[in-house]
Amino acid sequence: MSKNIESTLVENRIFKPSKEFSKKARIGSMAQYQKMWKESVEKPEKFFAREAAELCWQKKWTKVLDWKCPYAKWFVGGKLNVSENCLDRHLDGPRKTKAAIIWEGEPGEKRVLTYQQLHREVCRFANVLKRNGAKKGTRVIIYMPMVPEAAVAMLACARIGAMHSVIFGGFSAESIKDRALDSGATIIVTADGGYRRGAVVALKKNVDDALKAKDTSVKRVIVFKRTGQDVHIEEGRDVWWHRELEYVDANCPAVALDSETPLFILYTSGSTGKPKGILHTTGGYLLHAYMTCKYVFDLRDEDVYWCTADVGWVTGHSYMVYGPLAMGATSLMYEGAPNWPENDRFWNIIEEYGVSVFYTAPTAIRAFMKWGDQWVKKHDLSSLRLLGTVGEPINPEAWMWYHRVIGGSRCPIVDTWWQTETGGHMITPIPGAIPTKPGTATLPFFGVDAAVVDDNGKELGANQGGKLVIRKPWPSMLRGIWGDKARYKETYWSEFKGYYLAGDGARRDKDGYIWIVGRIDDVLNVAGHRLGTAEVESALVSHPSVAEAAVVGKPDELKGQAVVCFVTVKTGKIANKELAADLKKHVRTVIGPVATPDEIRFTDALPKTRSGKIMRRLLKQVAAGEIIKGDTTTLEDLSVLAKLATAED
Ligand code: 7RM
Repeated sequence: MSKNIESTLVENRIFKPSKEFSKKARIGSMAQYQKMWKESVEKPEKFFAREAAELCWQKKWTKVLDWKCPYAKWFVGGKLNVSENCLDRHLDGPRKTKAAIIWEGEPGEKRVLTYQQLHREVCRFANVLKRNGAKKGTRVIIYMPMVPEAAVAMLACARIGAMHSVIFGGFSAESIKDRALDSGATIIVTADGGYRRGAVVALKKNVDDALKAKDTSVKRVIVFKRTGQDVHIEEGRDVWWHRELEYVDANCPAVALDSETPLFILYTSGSTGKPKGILHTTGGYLLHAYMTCKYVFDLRDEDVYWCTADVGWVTGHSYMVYGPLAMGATSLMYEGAPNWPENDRFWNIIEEYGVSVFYTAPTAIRAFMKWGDQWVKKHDLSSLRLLGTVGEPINPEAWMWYHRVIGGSRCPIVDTWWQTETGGHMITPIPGAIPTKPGTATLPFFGVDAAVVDDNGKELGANQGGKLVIRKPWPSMLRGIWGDKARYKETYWSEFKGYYLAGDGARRDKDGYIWIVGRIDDVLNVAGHRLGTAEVESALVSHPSVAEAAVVGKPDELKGQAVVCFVTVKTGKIANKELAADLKKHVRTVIGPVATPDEIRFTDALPKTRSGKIMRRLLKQVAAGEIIKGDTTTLEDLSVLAKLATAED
């Protein structure tokens, strides 16, 4: 770990918030941040009760927090509805006609939905869900392109107390099937297709393939017409979104739900082959999404806010849909790729809509850097006032470029560290208060008691690398893993008693700033997407030619990490270029394009310890070219390395 730490120490400038920014910001000084943070961790009940009072409750809570580690209940006895907070409460003032969602389709269509229109669409679709059997607690899978209807479907579930589980459009039929089986979903909401880089993604076809074996509990598929392509409609199972709307009205009261009612399940990768269904509930999740939009993005009524994440990731949930809408903000949504039709699509959108707050990922920033400043210079980006990043550690070079070229050296950058499990920002600058340093997410958000500890759980001193933990419950923490109580306890709460283990390595500098080093478990971060090495391994060994596989990450200039697979083939099978290509295709089919291997390297044997554990550290070095070089198709003799390494220990 120490090596990584040194390599992050390249840029040591400090960027203080400008006086102008601080003056207008909700939190305008370090002293104010510190005072609020102190209260938030010392008297969380008082602090969060005050914040929660800004949401709309159908019944007030009786107790702010009930904590029996590792089980938390927030706002016990309180009743509210997320969709009411995101929609209805904005309708009795000027926000009624304000843009809630500004949408740009990849081919160039444009749509604006005001709060009133979005409310109406959500009510109608909630009635469609009810008509098709959805009730409180029903699991609804949403497998959609980036169209406003994805948000409509999510909010419609929330309105009636159904739980959604959004699946990213880049996942395969098999991934849909696994998630349908695990969640027990009875309804899937999808579209005929979506657009990506000028091509059409066959979403409905993937759903059909997922449901072929008929072993899931899915009874109904609701299909939104996006591309107009031909799709199969299964009689008795599939219905069209637009046809269903003909049967319903726009009257649908938001159900009063207990604060701990499940809101959604979102699958994310862990260190085993099986993704975890992260469970989030109503009151605490909404409060945290709302509060972070208020304090971290400092969202204003006049902002045009754009988060470039897909709805299929937690960032899309908290920062494209729930947080901004709970704030009554205008949220921009774009369907396609950043380089379609040309490399300046994003800058074109920012200029056209006057985007003022922009939130994207380091992997995208590195791609923009590579494409060159000339694409940015063609556009007037002076509407921007605040920039954000999320998904992986941002290298200081990319931070500086983002600051200078996109932000015109004027916009603060919030580098927000958080996870699917945390629901919202955990370590992040407060832009009017906390001076930033390129490459660090800086200080904990309100209520977050973060620490860097050694293997015994002891807090480490300045600049010592260790494990990142959170020592207190926070409102939007995951409430569990769907259907797997033991795994929840085991994964997050068993290494150190009473502490949440994030799975990231970190250090704190002398100013207390937290520098995230990266995952300490077998989870990769490929272009900001979380991917379990075990998932890719199990996809590989499901191929008839593969005997054994070990997957590791390799540093990649653009994607952060690239996926490198070491593979041994079964006796009689031939390891050649064709097989390598076939294995890449196979992984795409099993998991989805997000998991496509960058390299397949065949070997006689995998290096193992005497007890049979694959020596991943060694393989990582091999993959990074630190030990031997080899191309992707020659057979490598890694067993020699294993012998060497075991002899050394
Ligand atoms: C929001 C999201 C979570 C993992 C997390 C980290 C990494 C995310 C940052 C970051 C350094 C950041 N959810 N990560 N943000 N690392 N700085 N600002 O990404 O569940 O998909 O991934 O991503 O390793 O544990 S996630």
